[in-house]
Amino acid sequence: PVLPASAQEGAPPPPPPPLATVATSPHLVSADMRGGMELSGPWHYSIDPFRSGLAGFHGGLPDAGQRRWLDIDPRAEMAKDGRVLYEFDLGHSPFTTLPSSWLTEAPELRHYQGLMWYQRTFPAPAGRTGRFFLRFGAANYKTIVYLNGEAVGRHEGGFTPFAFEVTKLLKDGENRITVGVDSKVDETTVPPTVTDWENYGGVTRPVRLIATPDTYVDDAWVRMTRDGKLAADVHLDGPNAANRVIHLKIAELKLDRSATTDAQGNWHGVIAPPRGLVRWSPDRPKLYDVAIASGEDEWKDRIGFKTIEVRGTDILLNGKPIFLRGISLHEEEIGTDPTRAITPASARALLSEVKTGLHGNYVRLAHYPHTEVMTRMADELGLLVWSEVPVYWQVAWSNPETLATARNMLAENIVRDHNRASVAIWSVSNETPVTDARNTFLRTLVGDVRRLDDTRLVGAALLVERAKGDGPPVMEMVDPLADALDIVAINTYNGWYSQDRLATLPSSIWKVPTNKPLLFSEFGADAKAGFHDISDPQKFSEEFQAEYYRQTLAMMDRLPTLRGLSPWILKDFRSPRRQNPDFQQGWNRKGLISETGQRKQAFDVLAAYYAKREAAAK
Ligand code: GCB
Repeated sequence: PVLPASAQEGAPPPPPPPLATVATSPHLVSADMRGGMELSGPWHYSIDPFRSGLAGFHGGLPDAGQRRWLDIDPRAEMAKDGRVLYEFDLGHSPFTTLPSSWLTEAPELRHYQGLMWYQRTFPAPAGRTGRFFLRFGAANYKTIVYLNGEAVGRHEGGFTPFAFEVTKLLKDGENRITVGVDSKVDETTVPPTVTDWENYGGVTRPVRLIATPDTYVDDAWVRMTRDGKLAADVHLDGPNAANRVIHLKIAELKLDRSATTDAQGNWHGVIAPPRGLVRWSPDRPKLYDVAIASGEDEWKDRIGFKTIEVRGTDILLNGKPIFLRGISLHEEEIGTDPTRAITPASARALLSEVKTGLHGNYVRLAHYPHTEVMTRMADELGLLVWSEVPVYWQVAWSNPETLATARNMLAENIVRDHNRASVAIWSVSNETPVTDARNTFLRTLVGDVRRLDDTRLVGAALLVERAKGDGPPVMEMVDPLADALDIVAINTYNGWYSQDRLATLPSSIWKVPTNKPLLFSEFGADAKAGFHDISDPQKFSEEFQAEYYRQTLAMMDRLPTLRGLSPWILKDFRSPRRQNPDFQQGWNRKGLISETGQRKQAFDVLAAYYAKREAAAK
């Protein structure tokens, strides 16, 4: 097309707004306990496969210079002046309900990966005082946010929260928020392109406008130290953050400790454990209401106190050896058309299957940080948590930007959940082939965990090598990263991806480090719920999966350092790489329950095994 000069297509697009990272943006820890305006609900949406809203077709200003589509009513402008042209008109585009992934919104979006625009309006309270933040629980994968036409900020990473201060941008009456979410991943993103789960693009967790006083508690971490004391770190943000009196209160324990922040608004304190404190455990998931009052602000959370450590080959919870009776889980609700918008009810439904159905005490939240709804539910129900970042399979190990992204994601995850009693293990990666570049990358992440949180264990799901030859498998761990970790965690699929007869599995030989607790972070086999095959069961039958579990459990029971399991996986989950037309139809079928919640035979095998272990532990 011939562009009028006014379209300014040649002008460069404006520089992108700042990237929100854990170092540069508000933490708003425990934001879900703060008051604010819920921005979940109907939003307009419009796809933008060529990213025209970000840059024009010659790379200049977006949409032929018409960026103002962000904060005006294009339909009205065009009706007023017949020469005016707008193509984007979000205010008249169809509605979707957020949080959700667009993949489930309409059949033509089912496989859309790219940029999506969302927009809605909301009324700002008149006579506002204090500060306001737009906080996103998560948006997958890259996000750019505009308020009233102004670019507010960007974020990278699909599974951790981010927030922008918008105090000065809010206006009385109607405010218009526009969000661009790009789900496209590439070789440099975390995760990269090839995974084994659905890439749910969208705003998949709640968006809220959070109000705080001018000076407020931006971060607080209240926990039990390894030696059984209570410790707190508090960070105030705002004009009166320095030398400010704060009160740390746990009413039920009659604890009221006052202290004063330093010149940076920080306070660190260690307190003798209050008399009568009941430690959190899966058997007794005791949580306390904790408050930090500072001036007009009162920060609140519900926190449990426990210790978790490794001694020799044992994992000690509150000083006592524990066997982790777990299972892995993706962030996907039960149902035929999941959209990855986890509510307290859907989290409870999933975790109750683990806790009561399987007699579990542990979940591996794979392969990325799950919603805070999930970790809070684990706190409440009493399930220890393995929490993970999507450093998965082949990551761009030598790319410094990829490392920066991964480090930020890990830090955002730890900061968000450092008050969750359930979190026992921070995991830095899954099934990453050993190379020097990978070892360096992962050692950096391990170092970050140790620096950020000295009260939990550090893990990674590792691979083992198999010696050549017929006969029972000989499996050996040859991964130098194991030395840097607190536990040895292994994924293994002998008998499923290999042609071993299931009956030979128990005589497998495992050469693994003998000085640390051993976890099997994954093992599993597909079964299509309702498909039965009795005599010499073929793969994908419920009988095969059940027998696979029996033989694999028998094999693992023979390993003296075994301290826990999180088989793959609780529920069948969507995966574009699983297209067997008879059995998979786009779903990984390694669930012990189907996508609609139907239990397979193997569910009972694992439940019986865990019931026995539970009884033995009593
Ligand atoms: C694995 C991966 C997991 C896959 C699983 C499978 O090792 O860690 O993400 O879904 O195997 O089903 O093959």
